[in-house]
Amino acid sequence: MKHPSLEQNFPEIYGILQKEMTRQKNGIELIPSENYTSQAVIEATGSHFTNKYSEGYPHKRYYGGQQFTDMIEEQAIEKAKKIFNAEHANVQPLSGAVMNIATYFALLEPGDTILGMDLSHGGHLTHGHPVTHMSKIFNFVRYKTDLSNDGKIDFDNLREMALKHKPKLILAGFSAYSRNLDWKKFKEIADEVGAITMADVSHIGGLIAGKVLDNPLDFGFDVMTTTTHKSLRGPRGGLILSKQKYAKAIDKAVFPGLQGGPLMHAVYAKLVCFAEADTPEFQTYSQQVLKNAKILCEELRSLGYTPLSGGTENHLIMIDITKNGLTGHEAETALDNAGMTLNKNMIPDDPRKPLDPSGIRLGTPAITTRGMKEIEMKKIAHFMDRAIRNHKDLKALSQIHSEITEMCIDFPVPGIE
Ligand code: DSN
Repeated sequence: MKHPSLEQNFPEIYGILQKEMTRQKNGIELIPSENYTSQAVIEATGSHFTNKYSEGYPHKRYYGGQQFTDMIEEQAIEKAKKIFNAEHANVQPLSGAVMNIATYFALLEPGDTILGMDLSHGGHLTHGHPVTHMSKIFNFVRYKTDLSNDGKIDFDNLREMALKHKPKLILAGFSAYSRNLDWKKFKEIADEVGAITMADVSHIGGLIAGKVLDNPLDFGFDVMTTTTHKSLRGPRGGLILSKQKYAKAIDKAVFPGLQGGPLMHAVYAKLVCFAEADTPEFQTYSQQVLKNAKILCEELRSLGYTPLSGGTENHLIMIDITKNGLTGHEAETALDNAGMTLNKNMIPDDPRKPLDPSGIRLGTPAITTRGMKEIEMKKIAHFMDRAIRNHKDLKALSQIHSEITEMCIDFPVPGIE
């Protein structure tokens, strides 16, 4: 019996995917947490490993038929340990939120205190924002950045808070911060108060694997979490790396503590992604991500935009766009209409609301994957500037979109002709 393809069986559903692929091909993707995976990662994600239940861990499963799932999970663990110089890896977390929640439960008791970065200063929802369930279970206290010192983390304040609150865990990590973190200082403060150190490097995991940014595990951090789909360019999912002494607690917290069956097609795709990250080509890619971010940031500055934190040391740029007369929402919409996708974002102590904040956030992992370099970064800054200056003129925005589509022809998205 011949099985019909998606296109043959459900042409209308198939058509939506075609439209999304055209959107990805004809636009400029500037959301710093997005990327284009390789064709190999797409194939692995869409593979028959999706048919398999594999609760448990290699050689300790609750279902039969695990010869090959054991093989891919063991290989993914070994590759992850190698590229991140880690003693232990858990490759099963379904997502970034799940990986962080599992880590809290592995290391802490309900009511314990976690010192993490304030959301509007660049932290993440899963780092204890009051709207999350975790904020009701653990006691989160928040450090901020120092607006008078280029928005860098205020380590004097962080240390004072650590001495005052005696956190059981100090969490370093961000989703909207463009500076390098001083892992050594975090570790020193944590050691002074006897706290466990956790780094959430979801945004920069690929840049660490690509050896262009420092690895917190090399500074003695206890645990490091990362999503696999951002700068690491793999399938959507999470990864927990740790010292061996936390291995058992972390594995138990992921399964059976929090998750049921792992997504083995995602584990398979993570293996492919880790193998790709373990190549000189990935290091060259990571270097270019950083170079591109610097050039894009400086060109935007020269056009009259104000990068927060005084610039960028990673893949990410934050801009207070109200200084140019628009809100974050207005800028996001105008740029979308002109074929450039980024996101509105809160800025430190933002007086505006999350759905229409003062900032925009952009980054270079996806455009670098397409092969764009210095010349294209300058062009993109000028496209952005034109779109922002003409944000009410739909005809002008549409003209910019046409020019962008033209430019994109020379920079194919992997797997899309
Ligand atoms: N949504 C991710 C980001 O864009 O930073 C983090 O969860």
